[in-house]
Amino acid sequence: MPDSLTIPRTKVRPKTERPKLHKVILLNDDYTPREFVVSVLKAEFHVGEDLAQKIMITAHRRGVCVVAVFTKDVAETKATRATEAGKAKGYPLQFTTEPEE
Ligand code: TYC
Repeated sequence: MPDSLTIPRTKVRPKTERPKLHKVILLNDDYTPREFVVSVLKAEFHVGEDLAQKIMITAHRRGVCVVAVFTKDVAETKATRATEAGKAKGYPLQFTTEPEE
């Protein structure tokens, strides 16, 4: 009997690498008003009022807070846009990114 009838063919399944996700991190500062931080979080990251408040207060108390994770490009674009929103109002508000472990 030919092998093709007795041996199941091993499926070839090429590994598809998952793109590494990057964290957007909110940094505390002494000057940006709390309400402004909350408004930027809502506008740029589409979080609701309650979560925006929690993220802001965590950064305020601990110095930093992870806002969300995205692919590298999206994380960098959002961090830049959110930082620019503060700069446009004269605030030193900063968002950075870092790759997830
Ligand atoms: N620390 C700021 C203040 O007391 C508020 C603030 C919170 C600023 C979080 C930045 O990421 C931040 N007005």
